[in-house]
Amino acid sequence: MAQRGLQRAGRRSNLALLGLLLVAAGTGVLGYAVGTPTAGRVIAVAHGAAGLGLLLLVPWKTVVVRRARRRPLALRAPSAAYWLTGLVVVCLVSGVLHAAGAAGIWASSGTPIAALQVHVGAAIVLAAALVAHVRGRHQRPRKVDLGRRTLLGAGALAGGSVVIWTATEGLWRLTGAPGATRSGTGSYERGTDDPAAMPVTQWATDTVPESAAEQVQLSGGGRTVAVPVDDLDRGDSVRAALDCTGGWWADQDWRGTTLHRLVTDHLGPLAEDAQCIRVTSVTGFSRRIPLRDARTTLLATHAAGRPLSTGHGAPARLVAPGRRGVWWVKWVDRVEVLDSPWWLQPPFPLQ
Ligand SMILES: Nc1nc2c(c(=O)[nH]1)N[C@H]1C(S)=C(S)[C@@H](COP(=O)(O)O)O[C@H]1N2
Ligand SMILES: [Mo]
Repeated sequence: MAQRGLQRAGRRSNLALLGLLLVAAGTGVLGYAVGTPTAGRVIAVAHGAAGLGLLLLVPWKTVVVRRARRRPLALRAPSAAYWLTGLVVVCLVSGVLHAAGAAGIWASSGTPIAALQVHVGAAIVLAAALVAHVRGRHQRPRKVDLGRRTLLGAGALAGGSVVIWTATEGLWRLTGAPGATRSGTGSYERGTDDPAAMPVTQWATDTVPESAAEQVQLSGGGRTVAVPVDDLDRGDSVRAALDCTGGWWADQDWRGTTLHRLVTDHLGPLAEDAQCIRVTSVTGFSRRIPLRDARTTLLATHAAGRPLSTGHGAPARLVAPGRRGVWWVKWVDRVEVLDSPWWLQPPFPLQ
């Protein structure tokens, strides 16, 4: 009897655990894909709550594990369980540190957002380890999984998670922790209206090129023209926030030329089958922008009235309002109008 109850409790807490981890992982990835603070906010709350909700499972899980210790050795928790627990703890602690503002403190020492990098690194390892772990122990769904008790339990878990998240946010406000000033996407402000104070960041393995492009190769509809970089500033301007997935953001007045103007001025009206514009850097880093955004996306040469520095993308970089920093291709030397869709690319660059 007790054994059966224990099994059921174990199964339920495992499912709850998996559920929270899936929500945390899903919102983690989604949060990096979303660039606007409003949508980012919803995702960030779900992400934080799912992570903190794990704490609610600790007492439960402890009982299950403690009882399981009395079982014969062969039936005990495998060592994988300890690794997984360790990784979850690292994710949770680094996530909370970032949310509280440890990132802001470390940023002033020149290593921005260390806590967030630890968080993402541990999460990627955890995701891989979890897939390997769960694969071996596939659970057949049971009727009780959709029963009233399960739904009530899931609801209570979700509610409790949001309560803990709200409490932590309240704590940052009360204590004046830097975390209270984060934007909707969870980023900290760094260098607004002062591009020189803005961090220089690369996505993965890309590095600042030694020499800047002197012209931009423009192609579409079977034609190719070379546009000298001095012709790229057409006075089109936009105020937009660069929001890096590394955890910082900055508002700037950007100036240059919209992709739409650039393309139509030099290549004439867009072909009917045109679908997206691919923008590529001298280093080979590229993103495809949907054609509908061509009038609001800038190939910028200036920030805050000054020419871009090398680190920030000179001679020209993309400014994609509403998109995360990873779309803002620096050191652009190629712009191509393509007749294939914008989503025909990895969700995040591989470079
Ligand atoms: N060519 C190139 N462009 C790039 C990147 C990169 O690695 N290579 N990183 C992107 C990322 S992740 C961000 S947040 C911004 C950072 O811009 P900044 O260095 O001017 O602050 O550039 C984007 N453009
Ligand atoms: Mo970034």
